[in-house]
Amino acid sequence: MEFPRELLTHLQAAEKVVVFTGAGASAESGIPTFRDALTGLWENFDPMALATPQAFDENPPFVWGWYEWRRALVANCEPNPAHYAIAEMQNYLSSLVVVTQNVDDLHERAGAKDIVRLHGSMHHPYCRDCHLPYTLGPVTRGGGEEVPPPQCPQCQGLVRPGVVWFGESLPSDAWERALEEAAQCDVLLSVGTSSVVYPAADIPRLAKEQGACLVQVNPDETGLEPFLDFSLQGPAGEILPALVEAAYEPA
Ligand code: BV8
Ligand code: ZN
Repeated sequence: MEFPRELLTHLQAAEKVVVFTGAGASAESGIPTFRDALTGLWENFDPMALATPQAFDENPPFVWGWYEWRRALVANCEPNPAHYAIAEMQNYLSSLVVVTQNVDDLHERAGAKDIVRLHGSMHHPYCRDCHLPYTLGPVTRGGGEEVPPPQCPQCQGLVRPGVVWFGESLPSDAWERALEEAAQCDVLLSVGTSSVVYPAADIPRLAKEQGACLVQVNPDETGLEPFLDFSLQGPAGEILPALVEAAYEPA
């Protein structure tokens, strides 16, 4: 796979890189993206409507069952070459921060360090009422049925998924960190995101405005085209390993 010489030069000269990932980075692991239609119990639901505090308050087992089904799916999937290439790239740079919108643990499982989670994690739920973190065991009911959420051992409140729902603000420490890294990076790679969810979708543009070289890795077009320096059209699991090799491991 050929890459523009100028892109490779940018990557080789870079001190600080941000890799900004969305659901597409996990697609080749077998995790459906948010663009993919939902299935099973939830097939007639829009994830936008399901991933909200209102949906959970209205029917906690229905929404908790969805996250347990997703957690079981992630547990049975493996990181894909995109996740491994990002983790490997960290060895070649003085700073590579992964700013992810994803709530799966595949970046960690691929060995990536320094991960900023803008939308939380499905693996770290907490009590809806007293916010006490709750430790999840392996999934026992991830078959796609309704599952009553656990009860908080401290206040008997309902345990809720540790993700940022639509209408909820992002964790301020993660958001501040993402802004800082975007402002200082030399190159930002936007991987597998449709760039429609805000404020996360502002990160690539902020990096560009502050002088970063902006690169997109995506099989489809997104809203980012007008701001891009380089558009690498194709699956991240193929493009990223080839890009890391071309930039850092030339024959
Ligand atoms: C906030 C956790 C305010 C949950 C997620 C109008 C009406 C209502 C709301 C709004 C509105 N306008 C703006 C808003 C706010 C809203 C928003 O942006 N809505 C949009 C959609 C209109 N945002 C929020 O509500 C945010 N909070 O604004 O709070 C506030 C402010 C102050 C104080 C209080 C409140 C919170 C947003 C976070 C939502 N939570 N996830 C869960 O996962 O269940 S977002 C969720 O959707 C995912 O995390 C992900 O981030 C997002 C989907 O985006 P992508 O990751 O891009 O995935 P997608 O499926 O869209 O695209 C996949 C891409 O991959 C595609 O481009 C595809 O081509 C590509 N691809 C496919 N295969 C591959 C590939 N790429 C590479 N390789 C491949 N193989
Ligand atoms: Zn509690």
